[in-house]
Amino acid sequence: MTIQTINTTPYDDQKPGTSGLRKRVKVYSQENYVENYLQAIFDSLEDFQGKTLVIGGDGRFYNDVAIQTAIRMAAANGFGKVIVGQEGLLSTPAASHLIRHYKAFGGLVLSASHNPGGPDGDFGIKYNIGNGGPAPEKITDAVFARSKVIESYKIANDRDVELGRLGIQNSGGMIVEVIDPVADYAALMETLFDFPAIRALFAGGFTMTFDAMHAITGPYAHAILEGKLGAPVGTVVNGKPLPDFGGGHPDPNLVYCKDMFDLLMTPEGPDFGAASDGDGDRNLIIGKNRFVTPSDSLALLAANAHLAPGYKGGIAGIARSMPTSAAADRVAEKLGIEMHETPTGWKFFGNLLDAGRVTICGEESAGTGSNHVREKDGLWAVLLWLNIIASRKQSVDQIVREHWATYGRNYYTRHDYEEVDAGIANKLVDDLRAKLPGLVGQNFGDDLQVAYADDFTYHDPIDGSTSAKQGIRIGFTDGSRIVLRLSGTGTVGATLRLYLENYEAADGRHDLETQSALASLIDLADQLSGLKQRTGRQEPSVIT
Ligand code: VG1
Ligand code: CO
Repeated sequence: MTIQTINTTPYDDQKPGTSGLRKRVKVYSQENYVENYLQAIFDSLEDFQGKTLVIGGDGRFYNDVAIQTAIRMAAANGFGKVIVGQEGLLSTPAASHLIRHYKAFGGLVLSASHNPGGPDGDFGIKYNIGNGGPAPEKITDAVFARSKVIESYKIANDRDVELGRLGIQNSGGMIVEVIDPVADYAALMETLFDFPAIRALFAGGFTMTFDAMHAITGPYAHAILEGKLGAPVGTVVNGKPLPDFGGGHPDPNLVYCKDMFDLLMTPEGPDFGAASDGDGDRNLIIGKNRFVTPSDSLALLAANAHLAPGYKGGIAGIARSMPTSAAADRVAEKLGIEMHETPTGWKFFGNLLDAGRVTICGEESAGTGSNHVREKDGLWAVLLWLNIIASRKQSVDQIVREHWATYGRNYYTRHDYEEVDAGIANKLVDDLRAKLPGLVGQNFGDDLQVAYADDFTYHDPIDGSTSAKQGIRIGFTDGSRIVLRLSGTGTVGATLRLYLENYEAADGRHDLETQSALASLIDLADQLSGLKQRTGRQEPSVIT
């Protein structure tokens, strides 16, 4: 066994996005592409000699190749130990937990999350720091800078680690421990939630379907829902992780989970439906006859978290990404706790969580989580919902309606325009940004007056860092909002995300159809941005 230093030439496109570096498998399989990026990460870190690195992924196509490379390179770069999930599998929240639990230096998550997989799909690599959370911009910026000048990488010349075999092995002089990917995570969940109460709920005939979308959550959901909580076998569907996700798109929204939605809207359907994404950090929640928007789910979970043992002392504060609806703000106000608005992406929650300023965080993109890890956590959200249902002994629909009757309802939708020409998308955003100063105070229609219009800049209250150009927000005096930003996770062209929100007071109308409730804002957004005309699209690619 020898440590080799191999010469390489840089790629110019290894800029991490909202959550890691995501590219087509075809891009990742270019010569030294993975090696360059991993070396750029290692070169941007300090003082990890002899320390532990956690590695795992969502099982998508190319994981098996990249993971062996990552282990050999960790050995060559001086890590003392790698902890890896059996078969290379780890969900993003489980990886985050393992980093914290075993006090590792950091971790690598091999996933492109909700992006499609397979040989023609996407692959991704994300680096997480010692608190278990995604690397902050300070590190991702350094990685990108390094990737542009990299000249060589280090790799151990050793045989493949047997990822199927639990226990200790050796690679390039470094210890490799292959562990059960589920056990530690499941034990953590058991400390947070009232498992006996949820078990009693299932024993009493409560029915549920959980769609793991042939992605990473299958093994976790089988073990926890059907194993520990006694839900009948068959509760978890599509539970086997497959390299191409069975040909599906592992994004748990109403487009890719339409069948489940339809089932939940029938009398024969189960009481509760849920799903998670490629790497297990997102959640979709549907009750019988009631879809819960992720923004509402965040507010509801925050308002009811004290019903779960892990949060019985109450929560310190809530943080949400800027495009997420303000439903959670109303809960924070009532509870008299801190509320923070951050840019899109979980990396911005890390400091607030570490400082104990917030307990629960969420994003409109089906991400919710808490201080138990430093990532969003799909199954955690599902278990908290089950705990709340078991405790309140009410249906999802009743719980949601009571919430609106107390706090009012934030109607909310997101329109995605995918694979738009990048030049057109960038110009559209630039032109709208230029218009913003002139919009303040203007009236549109009968009741819309612009209260503020800006491109969101975040000032991190903990480390003082600033992140500018995080998305255009146009806010109105009645609480309505239009938000527009470019996606940082897509791999083809540009994806424009348009977010729309308005507010109905507690005694207002809570039964409108969402798209019609927001129709005038949707029209106004189009009028201000020229979206349809400039993109040539009459309809969004996806409405959530
Ligand atoms: C999207 C979501 C964002 C989320 C990110 C990663 O980013 O909008 O809220 O944090 O995906 O989620 P963007 O830049 O495409 O809007 V995951 O589950 O794909 O890691
Ligand atoms: Co994800």
